[in-house]
Amino acid sequence: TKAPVTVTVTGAAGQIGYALLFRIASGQLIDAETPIKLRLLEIPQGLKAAEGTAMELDDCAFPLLESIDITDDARTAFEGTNVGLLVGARPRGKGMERGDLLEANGGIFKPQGEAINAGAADDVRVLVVGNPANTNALIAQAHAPDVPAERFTAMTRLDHNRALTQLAQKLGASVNDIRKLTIWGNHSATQYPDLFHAEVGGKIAAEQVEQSWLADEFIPTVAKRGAAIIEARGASSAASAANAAIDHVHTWVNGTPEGDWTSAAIPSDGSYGVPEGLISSFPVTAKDGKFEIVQGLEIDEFSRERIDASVAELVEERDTVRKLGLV
Ligand code: NAX
Repeated sequence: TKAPVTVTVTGAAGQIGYALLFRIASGQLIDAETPIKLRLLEIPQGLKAAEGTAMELDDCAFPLLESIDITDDARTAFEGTNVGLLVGARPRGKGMERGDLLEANGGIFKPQGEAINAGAADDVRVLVVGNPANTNALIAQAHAPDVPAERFTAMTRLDHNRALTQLAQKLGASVNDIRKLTIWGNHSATQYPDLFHAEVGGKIAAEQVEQSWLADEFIPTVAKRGAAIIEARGASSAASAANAAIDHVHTWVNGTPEGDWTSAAIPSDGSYGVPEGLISSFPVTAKDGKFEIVQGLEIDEFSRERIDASVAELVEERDTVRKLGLV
């Protein structure tokens, strides 16, 4: 049998946490042979609910689940962690400015970055789900100088998966027929889902749909899907967000298939004009446990404008947290 992997989930008592933990414990995060040690981090008010979830995890008798620890102390939560899923975050309150939101989240992601730096395993991989995810990842990374920068990532896989299904439904195709779709930029309404490199049945997706559908329906539908889910469900995306987090880590560890790529927000190396160091979504492959940005794609004017707008928003967020002394 394989060595156990320690997985820390923050915001474990939240709705994404509830959808996520059972899938991790059942062996879907890494593979079906790797035992899992779960660490649940919550704030004090969330501890009791986290204990309830842990009771249910016990009641599943998952063969791979070795242990569950619950704590409200970040240092304890990240001691020896191999995979950190940073889900708990401060939501935007009524009348809250973006600066206030970033500052409040700094109060969460700074100490968590420090705790990861102090105690996580050498191979630690971090996925930030809690919004504003890209910039929260940047804050955590800034406080973990001993951890390689590339280990801090943020989630755009839900946007990617949303885009796959919108495109498949439009063309009456299966998601299995789609390759090389990309979400660029920020996990926000400015994100850019790119069909100019995506292929459906081996042919460029953008050439199989009307330009008006692409610009006026597809892009806004994907970008505003989170709001549409809230409108319909009366609560924000939870199971689909948990599913995307599983996909992100599973791909990171196990790799992308030959001839395809996926989307993840990872630190920029300056590719495609994205300032170095920004945690921005790119087309990525994964191999030997590492994400790499797909190089050499031609970016036309339509895409350039949209990528630049989303990246500009990330630059603005970074500048705000810089002024706050958070990065
Ligand atoms: P919930 O409000 O249901 O749960 C959040 C949990 O985090 C709560 O139990 C809370 O007690 C806990 N928490 C707060 N501060 C904490 C801290 N410092 N340490 C540990 N735990 C803490 O939210 P949920 O619906 O689960 O969503 C969680 C986050 O995911 C939100 O920030 C949300 O905006 C974000 N999302 C990100 C998505 C993405 O694609 N990147 C999509 C889904 C989701 O909207």
